[in-house]
Amino acid sequence: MSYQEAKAKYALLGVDTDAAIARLKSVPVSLHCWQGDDVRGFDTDPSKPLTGGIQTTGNYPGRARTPEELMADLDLVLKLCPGTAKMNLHASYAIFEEGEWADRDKLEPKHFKKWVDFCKERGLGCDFNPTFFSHPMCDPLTLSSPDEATRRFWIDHGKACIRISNYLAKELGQPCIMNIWTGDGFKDIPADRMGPRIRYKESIDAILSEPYDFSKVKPCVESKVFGIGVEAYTVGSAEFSLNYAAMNMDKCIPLMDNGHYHPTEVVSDKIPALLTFFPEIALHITRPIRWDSDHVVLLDDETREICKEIVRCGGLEGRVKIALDYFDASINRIAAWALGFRNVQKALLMALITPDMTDLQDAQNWTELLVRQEELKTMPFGEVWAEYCRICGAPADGEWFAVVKEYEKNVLSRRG
Ligand code: RNT
Ligand code: ZN
Repeated sequence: MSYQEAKAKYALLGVDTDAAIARLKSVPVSLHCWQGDDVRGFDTDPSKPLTGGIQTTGNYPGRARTPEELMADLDLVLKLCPGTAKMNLHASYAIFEEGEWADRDKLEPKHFKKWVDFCKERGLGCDFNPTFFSHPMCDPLTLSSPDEATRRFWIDHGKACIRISNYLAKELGQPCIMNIWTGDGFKDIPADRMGPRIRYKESIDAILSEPYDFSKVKPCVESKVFGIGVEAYTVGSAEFSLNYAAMNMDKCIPLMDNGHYHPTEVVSDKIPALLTFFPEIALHITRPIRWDSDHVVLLDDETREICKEIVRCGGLEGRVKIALDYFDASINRIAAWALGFRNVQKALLMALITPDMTDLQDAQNWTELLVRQEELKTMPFGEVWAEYCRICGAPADGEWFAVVKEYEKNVLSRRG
């Protein structure tokens, strides 16, 4: 079947596939730099383990070890993916001059100048994340620590990150989403559950007292249910983070990561719930298997449902900030990166060519709604996707993996 034939089939359902393709092309999706090097960054000893309740598993060869390697890998991923990407950096990816180093509380915009150049040359915006983990000042708590000096260090880190986010937004002419996530929590039953939360609240207040223009710098608070080693209690729980964002709507937005909820909860359903109240929300799209395992995003039912809700609720008009957050070290990292990005693009495109069936719902025509939803699954989506890739100048399914294999042979396999 040709694209023209597929287009005609969708037109019978009242769907304009050309319009969907044109719409998706300009929607920014944030590409996380941390898939390329297993979340290690450049500012601490790379032999030290990842902390904060997150973990990468696997030791597939070819991890990026330097900014140059990471940028080269990112360039390939960008080539393999249709649509509009935006960079997403962690503070730990600061790039220092020879012999220079600054601790996290002393980071400055200049330490991200090379990233700004990278983004400018490629016409990308950039999002940012303070890095409250994998660092000797994690005691192991950060913003919620009872120790004043620890808290101060991490508050100063957060403030430095606001200034860096401001620099990224200004230089690149696109808003910078700055996500606050900490792994603060306890392995076993706490004696005091409220104290850490009050301190966490006050620390975020202190970070957000750093001046910024909320139309350009968008701080988020990301919640979590538990992490490895912090199974019993998480300071930044769902209720904590959502309430923080709700009480501070004029200066921050809530961020939901779909790996951060109990396994039968779905973020797809939370999107319209939050958008009923918040003008803007942010997402980390990942694939949790039994826990927040951060597997590569698939074109699975929940990813499709998340994208359906983003589209249905007007999220593409800027209300939903879409970012990826997964890290698999057991397979080729470039393929992992590209596959997840392409799958989110596919799910968004599928959502954009799903006819609006609200009438059937409002008329309580449940049988027909179910039948039509099921029949959509065998519509010729592949032709529309191929056309989208073609228009974006990106390789089609069946073409891009050969490029990855070639890169693995010539570049990745030569890394020690
Ligand atoms: C951890 C959070 C957090 C991190 C990144 C690296 O569970 O999802 O967003 O994955 O900041
Ligand atoms: Zn996340």
